[in-house]
Amino acid sequence: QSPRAPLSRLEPDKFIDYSQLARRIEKSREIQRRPLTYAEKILYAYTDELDVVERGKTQLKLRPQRIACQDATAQMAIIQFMSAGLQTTAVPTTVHCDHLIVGRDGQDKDLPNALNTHGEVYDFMSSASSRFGMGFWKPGAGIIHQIVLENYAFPGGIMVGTDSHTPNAGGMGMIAIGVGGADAVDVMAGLPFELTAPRIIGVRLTGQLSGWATPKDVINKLAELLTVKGGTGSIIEFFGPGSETLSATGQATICNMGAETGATTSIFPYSEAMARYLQATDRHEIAQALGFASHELRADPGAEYDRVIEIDLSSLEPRINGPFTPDLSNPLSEFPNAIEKGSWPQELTAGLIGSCTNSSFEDMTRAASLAKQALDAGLKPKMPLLVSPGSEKTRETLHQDGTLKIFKDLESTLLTNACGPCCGSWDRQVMKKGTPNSIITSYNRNFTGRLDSNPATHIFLASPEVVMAKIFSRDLAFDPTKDALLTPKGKEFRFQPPTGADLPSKGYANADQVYTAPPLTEQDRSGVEVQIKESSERLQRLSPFSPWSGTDFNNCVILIKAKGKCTTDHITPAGPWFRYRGHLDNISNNTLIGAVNAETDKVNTVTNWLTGEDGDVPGTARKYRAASQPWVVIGDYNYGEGSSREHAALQPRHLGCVAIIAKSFARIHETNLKKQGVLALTFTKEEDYDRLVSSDRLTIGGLSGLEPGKPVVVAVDPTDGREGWKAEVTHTMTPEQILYFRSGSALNLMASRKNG
Ligand code: MIC
Ligand code: SF4
Repeated sequence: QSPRAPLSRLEPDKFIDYSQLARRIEKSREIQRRPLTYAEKILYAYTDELDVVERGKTQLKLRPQRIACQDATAQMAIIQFMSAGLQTTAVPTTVHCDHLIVGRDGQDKDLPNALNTHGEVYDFMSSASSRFGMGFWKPGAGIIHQIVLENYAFPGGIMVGTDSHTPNAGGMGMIAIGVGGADAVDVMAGLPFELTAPRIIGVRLTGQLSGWATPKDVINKLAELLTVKGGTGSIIEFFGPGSETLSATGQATICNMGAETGATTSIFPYSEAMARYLQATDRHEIAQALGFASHELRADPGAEYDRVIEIDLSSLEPRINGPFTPDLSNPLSEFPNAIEKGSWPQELTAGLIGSCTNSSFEDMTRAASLAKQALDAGLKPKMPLLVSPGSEKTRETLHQDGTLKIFKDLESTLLTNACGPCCGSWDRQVMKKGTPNSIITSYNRNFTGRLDSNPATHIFLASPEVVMAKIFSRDLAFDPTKDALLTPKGKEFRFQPPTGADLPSKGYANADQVYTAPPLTEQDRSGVEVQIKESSERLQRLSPFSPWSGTDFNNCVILIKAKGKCTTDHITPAGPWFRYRGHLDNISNNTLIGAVNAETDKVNTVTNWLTGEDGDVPGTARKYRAASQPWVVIGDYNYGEGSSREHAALQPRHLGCVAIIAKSFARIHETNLKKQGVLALTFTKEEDYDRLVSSDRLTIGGLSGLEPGKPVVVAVDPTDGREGWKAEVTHTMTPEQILYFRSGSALNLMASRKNG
C-alpha cells in the first residue's frame, strides 16, 4: 500500500501524498499550538510561510492543487492569462463547457444548436486549453461542479474554481473556493492565492434524515439561519454524528448552496461515504492512500469554532425557499400561509430538477420513485418538467439503470448536461415576459429574472423530490407529504415518501469520451495556435487599464445609487448576455441594468449629471467615459452577492468607474474589484448611505497615503444647495492589493514584475 495516489484518473502523472499531508497537518498544529478544525488543517497545510493565524485577520498565501474554470468565466480568465504573456498553467487546470448551452427543446436539438452558435468560442477555449496545458471538458460533458466531484475532488485536497459554487467539492472533504478569473490567473501563473484566514462556523448535525427530508432541506434551513450574508468571511464546517449518515453527493448539495450564505466555502469531514464514492467513481488508489491521513481528516477534539449551529436531521421538515432570495425559507407545512401572506402567484407553471446542486444518482432515483408512484396511479404532470443532468457520466448511469425511462414516460424535457435554465440560458416558451407566475426548482438561486429573464417569475427552491411531486398539481400550496390528488378514475391518491439509492449498484458508467487531455509536451503544445479574430463580436483581446494617475479622484459623479439587493445578476445579468463574456466592450452594454435606482425606484434609468438628461445606465456611463468624467456607484448591503463573474468588476472599470462605495460587499466581488483596480470602499457610518444624493459630487482624497486599515475620507459636495460634508469610508486592501490599485490592475502588476 502506498500513501501516494494520482490526483485524478485523467492526470496519472500528478500525485497526492497522504503521509506528507498528515505530516504537514502535524506541523501546522505545532505552529498554532491548539486543536484545529478540519477546514483549518487543510488550509494551513497548503499555506506558504505559515505563522500563528488569527482568524479574520491573517493573510494566508494558499497553494491550491487544482483550478477549474467554466466557459462563461474561462474566456476572460484565458484572455487575461494570454495578455500576461504566460505559457503553461502552473497547476492542473480544467475548462468546462456548461454555461453557454441554451435549454429549450432538449439535448438532441439544443446541443447541436449550441455547437453552432458558440462554435467560435468553443474553438477558442479548446485550442487555448491545448496550447496552455489545460484539460478540456466538451460541451455536453456536464456541469463543472459535478465533473469535479466525479473526477477530481478528494478528501484533504484544496482547489479554486472560477464559479461561486465551487464549494460543491466540500462534500468530498475538499477545501474548494470560488474566485474571480484574475485570482485563478494568479494561481495558473504559479503565484499563491491570497485569502484572509476565514472564521469557522461549525454546524453540528445530529440524528438522521428520513421520509421526505433531504440534504437540500438542511441547506435551505441553514440559509434561513445564516441569511445571504451570514457566511461572509467564514467557512462552514459540518461535524457531529449526523454528518456520518449523509451520502457524499448529499453533502455536496449542502456545500454547494453554502455559497448562498456568502461563505468562503463549506466542508464535511472525511466519512465512509466519501470512500464509497471514490470507489464507485473508479478512484481506488485515492480511496486506499487516504488511510495514511484519515485520522487527520476531521476536527481535533476540542477545536474551537467561532460559532456553532445545531441541526437535528431527525426532526427536519422539507422546506421551500424563495421567491427572489434564497434565504427566505418556509417548512412545507407553513408554505400555504406564506403564499397567502406574500400574495405569490397561486398557480405553479413549471418544475425543473437537476443542476450542479441536485443531480446526483441519489437525487434522480428518489425523484423518479415519486414519478413512478404517480404514473402507476394514472396521473400526469400538470406542467412542463425540465431535467438538467449534472454530467454525462451520471446521465448515462441513470439511463442504464432505467431511471431515465421514467422521466421519459413523464414526457419531461431532458436537457443537455449543462447549466441551462439555472444560469438563465433558458429559452422559455409559452410564458410571456412580465407575466407573474410561480415555478419550482431544485436549483440553488432565485434572484429576480434569473432563470427565464422574466422579473415577474417567482422562483421557489426545493429538493428534487418535492419538485417532482409538486408538478402533479397546479396549486402552489399542494403539500405532497399529506394532501391527496384525484386520479383519472376519481380515486384519492397520496404519495408515499421517496426511496432511492445513494450509489449505482453496478458503479458509474464510463464517459471519458467527453474529455480532451492537453498535449503532454511543451513542444507539442507550442505548435497550437489560439485564434481571436479581430472582427469577432464575441472575443476581444484585453488592453491594459491605465495605472492610477497619482492624484485623488476629484469631483466624481454618482452613476447610480443602488437600493437593496444588487447581486452580480443585477450588475451584469447572465442568460442572453453570456454571448459576450469574452468581449469586454460588448458585454459592458449590460452594466448595472438590473440595479434599482434608490431615488426613483426605476431600473436602468439614471440622470446624466453633466447634461441633466435621463438615460440608461451603461449609455450614461459611456458618456462619462467619453467626457473623462470619473464616476462611482453607491451600494447597499452585500453588494455583488452571488456569482464569481469578474465582469461585474471589469465592466464598470472599463467604463471609467473609480470606486464602489457600499454598506458591505460580498467576498468574491470585493476581491474582483480590487484585482481590476477599482476601489471597494465601505461606509464607516451606514447612515451616510442615506445622506448621499445622487446629484452630489464626491472627492476621494488622500489616495497617495493609502495604507492597510487606514480609513479614507470622501468629501461630499452637494449640487442642490445643501452644505458640504465628509464621509469616512474603509477598505480592506493589503499592501499587495494597494499595488494593484496603483498599477491599474493586478494583471498590470504581474506584467511589470515579469518584465523586471
Ligand atoms: C451562477 O450560478 O451564478 C453562475 C452563473 O454559475 C456564476 C458564474 C458566472 O456568472 O459565470 C457563479 O456562480 O459564479
Ligand atoms: Fe451552473 Fe447553476 Fe451550478 Fe451555476 S449554479 S454552475 S449556473 S448549474
